[in-house]
Amino acid sequence: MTNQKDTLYQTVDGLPGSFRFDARVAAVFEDMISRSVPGYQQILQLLPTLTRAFFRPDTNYYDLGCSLGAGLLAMHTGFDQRNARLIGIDNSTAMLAEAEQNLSHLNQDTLKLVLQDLQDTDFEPAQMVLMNFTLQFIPLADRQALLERIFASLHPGGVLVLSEKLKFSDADTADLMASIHYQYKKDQDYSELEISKKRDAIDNVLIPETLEEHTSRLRSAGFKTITPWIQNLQFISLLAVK
Ligand code: GEK
Repeated sequence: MTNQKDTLYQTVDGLPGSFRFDARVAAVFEDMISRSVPGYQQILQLLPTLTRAFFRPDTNYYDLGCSLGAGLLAMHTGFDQRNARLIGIDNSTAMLAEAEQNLSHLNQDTLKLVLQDLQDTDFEPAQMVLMNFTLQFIPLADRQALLERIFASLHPGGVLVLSEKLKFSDADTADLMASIHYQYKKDQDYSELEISKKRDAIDNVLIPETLEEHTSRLRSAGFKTITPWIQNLQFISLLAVK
């Protein structure tokens, strides 16, 4: 994978306006997400194990908002040479172009990369659907219907892996998490200017919700077992089993 250092927000006039998944972001994305989301690499490291735990042959494994294909690669590792299909969906041309390169060594008969808005996706039957920090970019009003369509596509016993940045309703907890996350980004060699410019750009683009909001939406979509499996500061990954 290309892994250029993310320096997009180093200058005062760098990358103005709202955050977009364009070619400049795609070129540095792996570095950007690893240095911004504590636990991102941990999720990827554990995904092969999760895939093996839920594995069912001859069906589909989705990565929604697949970006550079890191989640698809991790699920593929979990297949252990067994037969299953990978489907990656993203509505960013730049991201998907990088994903194609990164996954070019995989068997192309069992891999499909689709340039598409998730709102327009007709889901095929699936055993695992990964949404690794993607739902937070979907308009709030559209999230319930999307999760219901995902639920309908899953086999009984299949799993949705939903990773999100959390909002906290308690102000003290929110401040605590924000201040530790700020320190995390400084420790990752982001300057105060970069941190504040990125925050301004992503505000109103990434809309986080509370754990309670996620849990109740998943429950009303039909999921029976809903549990966090990984949390680092305000970045959580949930398992929702059909
Ligand atoms: C990873 N999962 O590396 N339809 C399709 N794709 C979308 C939509 C949409 N409506 N909205 C956003 N995206 C990845 C990381 S990044 C998370 C996911 C982040 C895509 C968008 O183009 C981007 O590639 C991805 O969702 C979100 O495990 O940047 O924080």
